[in-house]
Amino acid sequence: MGTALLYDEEMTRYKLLWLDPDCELERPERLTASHEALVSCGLAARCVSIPVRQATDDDILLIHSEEYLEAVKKTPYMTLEDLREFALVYGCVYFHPNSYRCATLAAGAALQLVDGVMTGRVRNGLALVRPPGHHSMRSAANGFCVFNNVAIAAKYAQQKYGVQRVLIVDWDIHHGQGVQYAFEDDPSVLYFSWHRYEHQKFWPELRESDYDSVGKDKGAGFNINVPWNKVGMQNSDYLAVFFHVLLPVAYEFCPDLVLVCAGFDSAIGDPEGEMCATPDIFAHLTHLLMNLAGGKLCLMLEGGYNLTSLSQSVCVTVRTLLGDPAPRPANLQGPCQSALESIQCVRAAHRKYWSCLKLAAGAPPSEVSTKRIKLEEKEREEKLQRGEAADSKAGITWPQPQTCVLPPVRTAVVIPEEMACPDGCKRFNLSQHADSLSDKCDPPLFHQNNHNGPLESHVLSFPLSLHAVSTLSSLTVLLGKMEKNEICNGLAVVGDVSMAMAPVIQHATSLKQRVLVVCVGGTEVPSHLPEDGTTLTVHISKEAPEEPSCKYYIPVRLKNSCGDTSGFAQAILSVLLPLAYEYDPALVLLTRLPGSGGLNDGAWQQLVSLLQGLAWGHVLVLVQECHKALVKPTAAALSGSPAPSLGRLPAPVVEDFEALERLRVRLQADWMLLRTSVQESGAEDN
Ligand code: Q6M
Ligand code: ZN
Repeated sequence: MGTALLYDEEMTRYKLLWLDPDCELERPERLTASHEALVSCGLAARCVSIPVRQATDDDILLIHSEEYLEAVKKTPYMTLEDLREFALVYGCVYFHPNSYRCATLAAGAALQLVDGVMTGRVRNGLALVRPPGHHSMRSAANGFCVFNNVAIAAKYAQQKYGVQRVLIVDWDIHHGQGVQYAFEDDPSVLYFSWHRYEHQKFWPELRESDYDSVGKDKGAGFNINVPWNKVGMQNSDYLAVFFHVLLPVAYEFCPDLVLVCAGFDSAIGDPEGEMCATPDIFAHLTHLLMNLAGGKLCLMLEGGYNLTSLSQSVCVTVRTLLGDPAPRPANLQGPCQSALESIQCVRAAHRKYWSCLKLAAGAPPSEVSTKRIKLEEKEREEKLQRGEAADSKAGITWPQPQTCVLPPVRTAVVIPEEMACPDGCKRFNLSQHADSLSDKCDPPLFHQNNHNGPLESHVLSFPLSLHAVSTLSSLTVLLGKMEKNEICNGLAVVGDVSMAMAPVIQHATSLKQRVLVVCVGGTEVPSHLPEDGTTLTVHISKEAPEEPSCKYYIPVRLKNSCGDTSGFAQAILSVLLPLAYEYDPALVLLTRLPGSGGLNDGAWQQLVSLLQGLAWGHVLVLVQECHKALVKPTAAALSGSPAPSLGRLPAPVVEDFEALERLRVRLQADWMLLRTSVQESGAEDN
């Protein structure tokens, strides 16, 4: 199942026809540059191209009023002066004789993408459109937006496909107030937006963009605003919001479809956003959303005004949608104080609506600081800051996003010969290729099958002698190949996981590479773990010790074993992932030990999928022979299939949940990405 790309040159055929410094950023080149970048790095060719169509009146009326639609329909016949006057009625928007047509195409592209994903023709996709949509309201154009593409798409999906819950993630740097208004009282659409706010000083300067607008009536809790009160937010700030706000709530909400208001003005270099997150970050934001709703993910372009930053971000995003591994999330320093303040406020505002947030701290004592009242005193200081930011803006540079060649083999499987191969797996016969188990094995070892294109993953079956020695040598070969990036990830069934771990860890650490070891289940502290930081071990188990024994061995004790999916999900999203991202391993070793009973396959697949955002996707999974049934689901997740949805999560078991929260607080001094509030960010506790 592929990735759709929707693009039509027609959408470049409108532009600003008069002088207006507020609107001049929104140019046709935004689209041509993005599309050309996708073509020139070969990504466009790897996508399924779905034609764009015009949205019909009925489509548009799902969100907009008849009066407004009729008014917009007249614009193609207006004189320049009339167009100007018409635009003036609204805020920060221009019209061109071709605007109406392009706006119907932009909305229509979003609907075509929804059709493609909902019918199963593609797994996910991106609609490269203009005009953008998220600011437009029922009866008003606003902020370059004419029709609300994403809001229309959400309603359309519900109506045409009976989709129940839609998650809308708005990572554009502006608040999509149009989307908020459309679904404010609707609990079937969860709208999440982060946006530059600066205590209501930044456009569109709305009181209702603050964290305390949580939705109305039945929709209370289903509108999540994360205001950025300072410019210069970085990768850590964005990830912290994903780990501690969006993802836990999104998994609890359990959407049937995820739509993204994919504005890239939240990336470094953008003149509107003035943020400092690098284009790389979109690989991770995308990856982290790819296992919700069974992978049904539709991205629609919104903003993005620095053509270089925009094009790079678009490429990184599409690459990730296609299943290529994400770049290493390097140098994460932890969220800044202002971001923490916002995170704390949002979590507090939503804790009564979401059980994943019910232990969240209250709003900070300096809570008023996010309110306008304090502004007068701060104004001078902020003006200064803004000036500085603007001065340094001109010379701002950042490294080009890294890409890594996709290995010919994505997933290699070391399984006993008598075992059935997972789907797409070609059985490999040991006796014919015994020499392949030497270090110098050549590529033919990795025969490919089912070769449907460059994206297809090739699940191979390594033979496994019942001899432990042979198993270990297979693992050594596999590791070597992963290191050389000839294989992306692997799965091995071994007689004794604890024993097999040691040489793997030794091998990897001898290369001075950081290894993240994730143990699920198991009754004892794994032996042979170095304590010098060359490995970080996170041990999730019923029997895990209560206290960490050193900075690099972190027991996560879930008394209900891993059978409480809510607790397990929380452990993964809010503890394991932040630790893993901050640690930035070169290899992930995921082991499934006996004593992990109760953990359902779907939750395990989520874990396998999410961990592939680390280490360029280099994940080696070891499962014990008694867990043979895991081979199929694990191989599927490793080869890039979306993990199944976890279903609506019930409230977590209180005891486990409280223990997780205590652990998170205790570790915050050492691991900054675990922080969620301003108070606890100090080292007082330790
Ligand atoms: C207004 C400056 C006022 C799609 C989008 C549109 C942003 C509009 C920005 C308008 N700037 N002095 O969210 O990127
Ligand atoms: Zn924007």
